[in-house]
Amino acid sequence: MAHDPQFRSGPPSYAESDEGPGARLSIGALARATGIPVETLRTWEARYGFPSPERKPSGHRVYAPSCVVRLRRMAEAIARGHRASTVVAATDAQLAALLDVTRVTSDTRYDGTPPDDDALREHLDAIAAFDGDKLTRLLRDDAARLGTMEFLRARMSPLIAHVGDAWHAGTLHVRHEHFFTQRVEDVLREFRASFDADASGPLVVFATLPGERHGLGLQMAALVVAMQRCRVLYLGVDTPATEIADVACDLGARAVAISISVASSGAATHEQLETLRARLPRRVPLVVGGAGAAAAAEAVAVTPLPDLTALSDWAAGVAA
Ligand code: B12
Repeated sequence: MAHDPQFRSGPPSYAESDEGPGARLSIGALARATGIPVETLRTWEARYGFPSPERKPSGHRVYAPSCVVRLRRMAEAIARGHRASTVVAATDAQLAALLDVTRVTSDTRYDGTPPDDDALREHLDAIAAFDGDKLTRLLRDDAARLGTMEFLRARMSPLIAHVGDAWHAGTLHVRHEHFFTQRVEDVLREFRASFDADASGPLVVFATLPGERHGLGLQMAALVVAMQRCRVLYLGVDTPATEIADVACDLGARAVAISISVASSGAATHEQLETLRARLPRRVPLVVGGAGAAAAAEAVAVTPLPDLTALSDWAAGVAA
């Protein structure tokens, strides 16, 4: 399988199915084994009839372990740009051919060029109309079609930038931006919840420092780390350094992850970072990222990670 950080390798563990060897996988176990969020599995089932679950007497979905290999290959093909409808209908041989002829990209950075403006226009129209259900549906569809990492790179980042621009230009107002960020946070939380349920790896604490109210980057970072099976303790924005350090020590956290936007890359942030570093045991790395991280990290001697791909690789390393 090509390298894409959202797809973990290794067979599904029967310890995660609820009935022992030979048993079926729960939807959570299937999500963990394939790297595909629970919501996406449900969307594919509703739309394309695959993966098709059996039902327990309780009504819960259960899946044959044989679904895993095909789902991983489907997700990989989608992440490489093939349409979900094509991929789901493909035979195993056709799927193999699709995977053979495409090139892999593992770069999740947004380069400033939205992939297709028409699609973004639909999202922006839903935001302008305060149509939250539609916006959520569009975002879920994007994630199902693109795979989670590509969704963050090619959909979320450009969309957030467009909303910021429209807000600046006065075509959208503060109320639109607030409505939009709340919806996006809901969707990112929903995706993360499907991984949280099965996470068994080391604990990583997520927060922004006092004065930092930009939280979408933090949500994305937490999702990426949860996808690598780390457990996430999400403290959210505007959290005092001493509080972050205390909970990290109390719970034996493996690392603390901080998001720093350009808006908060000044001296007050450097001071808080220093306090946090000094209060954490040396063995607990302070992982910082976001557009303001480089300046802050230079001042405080912590190593910033450049993007979500690097974060995903880091998390895979600590979870191994
Ligand atoms: C939404 C938004 C807000 C919302 C935030 C709501 C929320 N729940 O997050 C609100 C309304 C609160 C807000 C407030 C303000 N904002 Co504002 N805001 C934005 C906006 C539109 C989007 C920010 C965002 O979420 N970006 C998307 C994230 C995902 O990008 P990112 O942080 O760079 O993260 C990426 C990577 O860096 C990385 N990453 C992020 N975190 C981490 C962590 C780790 C560990 C790793 C590895 C990676 C990583 O992953 C992300 C995906 O690639 C931007 C415009 C824009 N184009 O960004 C302005 C912007 C950031 N805001 C700005 C300003 C000025 C403000 C205010 C000062 C406005 C005011 N006068 O009140 C306040 C400051 C609030 C504060 N004290 O923090 C400016 C900053 C300019 C500057 N150079 O300082 C911007 C750029 C707008 C502009 N063009 O002027 N804002």
